[in-house]
Amino acid sequence: MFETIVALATPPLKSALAIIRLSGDDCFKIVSKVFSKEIKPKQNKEIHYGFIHDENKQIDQVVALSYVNPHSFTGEDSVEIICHGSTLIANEIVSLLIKNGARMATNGEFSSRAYLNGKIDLVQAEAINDIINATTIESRDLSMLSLKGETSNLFRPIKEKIAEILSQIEVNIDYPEYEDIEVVTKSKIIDVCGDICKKIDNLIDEGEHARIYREGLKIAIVGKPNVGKSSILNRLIKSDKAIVTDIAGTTRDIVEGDFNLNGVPCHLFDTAGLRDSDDVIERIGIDKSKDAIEQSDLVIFVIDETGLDNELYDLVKNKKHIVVTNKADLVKDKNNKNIYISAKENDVEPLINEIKKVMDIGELSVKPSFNNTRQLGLLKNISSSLKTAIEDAKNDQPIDLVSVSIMVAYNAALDLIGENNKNDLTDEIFSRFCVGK
Ligand SMILES: Nc1nc2c(ncn2[C@@H]2O[C@H](COP(=O)(O)OP(=O)(O)O)[C@@H](O)[C@H]2O)c(=O)[nH]1
Ligand SMILES: [Mg+2]
Repeated sequence: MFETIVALATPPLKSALAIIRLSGDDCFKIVSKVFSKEIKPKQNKEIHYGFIHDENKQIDQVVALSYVNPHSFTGEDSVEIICHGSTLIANEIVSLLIKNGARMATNGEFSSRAYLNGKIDLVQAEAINDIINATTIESRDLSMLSLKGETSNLFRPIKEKIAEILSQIEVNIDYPEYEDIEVVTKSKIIDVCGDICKKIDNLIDEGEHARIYREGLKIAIVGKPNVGKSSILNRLIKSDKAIVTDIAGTTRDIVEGDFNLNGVPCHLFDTAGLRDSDDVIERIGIDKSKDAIEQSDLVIFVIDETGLDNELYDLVKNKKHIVVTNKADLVKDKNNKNIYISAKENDVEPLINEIKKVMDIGELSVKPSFNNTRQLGLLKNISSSLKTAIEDAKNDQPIDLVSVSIMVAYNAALDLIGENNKNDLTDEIFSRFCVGK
C-alpha cells in the first residue's frame, strides 16, 4: 500500500509551465476527482488534456501524464500534471489534490520511494541530488555515470567476491560434515582479501580525486596586510570584487569569490591581513581569517618582496599550502625555488599552475567513481576491515574471528549500494551451495 504523495516538482517561481507530481496507489482516483474526465490508464504513459476544477470552479487548463506501475520513476502509479507556471495556480492545484486525499511529499520522498521499490539503488538516488546541484559540466558528467548505474556496476563484482569468500568460510564453520566443500585455508583468505583490498584502495584513490570535481575546493588567501591578497583574489576571479588600497587593514570581513579551475569549482576566501591590531573590527576580521584557514582545503600564503614572517607562517604550516611571492615586479633577485607572481601586472599563472599541481588537477577522465563522503567512508571501512582480516589470518587467529572482520566489510559493501536489510547472508550462502541437499 503506497500512500499517495504530491509535490510541485518545479521551482515556486513565475514561469511558462509548472509540473506537479503525484505517486501512490490512489493517484489516478485523486486526480480524476479534480480533472475534467476520469483518468483510467489502459496502458503505460498516456497523455490526458483537460481542466482542473474545484467543484464548479475551473482552476487551469492542463496536460496530465499517467504512468502505470511499475513503469514510473517511483515504480508506483504516478501522474504528472503540467499546468501554467503561476505560483498561485500551482499552489491551488497542490492544495486541491491534498484536499482530495493526497499527502504533501517530504524532501526526496519520490527518490526514496524509487529506491525502496527497487527502481534505483542508493548510489543512483544520491546521483539525482548531485545532478541537480552540479555547477560544472565535469561534476554533472560524473553524477550521470552514477545515475545510469555504472558506478554501482563497477562495485558489484567486488561485493560478490566478498560474499563468496565469506560464504565459503561460513560453510566451512557451520557444515564441516560436508566433504564436497572446498576447505578455505588461511592463505586463500589472505590472497582473496588482499586482491579485493587492492581494488577497493584503487576505488578510494579515484573517488578522492573525482570528489574535488564534484564538491569543489575551498581556498583561503592569507598573509600580512598589504602583500596583495585582495588583488590576487580579484585576478583569480577576474573581477574587482575585493577593495584594494595601499592602506594596511583594508580587508576586514572575508571577501569570497568563485572561479573554475579545469572544471574544479574553487571557492576563494580573501582574508583580513594577519597582524596584531588594536582595532576591534580588524581583530574580529583576523579571527575570521583563522577560521577560514581551518575550513579550507588549501591555503595560499602570500608574501611580498620583504619576505616570510615565520610567526604567521606557523599558522598555516600544518595545512596544505602554497607560499607565493607577490609583487614580483619589485623583486630584484629572484631564485628558482619561489613562486613569483604579480597581481598588479596580471601575472598569476604560476600560482594557478601550482594549485593544479598541489591538488592534482589535470584533465579529468570522467569515469564512474564513488566520490561523496558517505561512499568514501564506507569504502575505507571495507578496506580497513579486510586488512584486519588479513592480519588476523597471518597471525593464525581462529577462523571465526577472521570471518567477523570480513562480515563487517560485507555489511559496509551492502550499505554502499543500499542493499542492506534486503539481502541476508544465508540467502547468499544457499544460492551458492546445495547445502540442504
Ligand atoms: N607593485 C605591486 N603592487 C601590488 C601588487 N599587488 C598588489 N599591489 C598593491 O599593494 C597594495 C595592497 O594590495 P591589496 O590587494 O589591498 O593587499 P592586501 O592587504 O593583502 O589585501 C595595493 O596598493 C596594490 O595596488 C603587485 O603585484 N605589485
Ligand atoms: Mg585585502
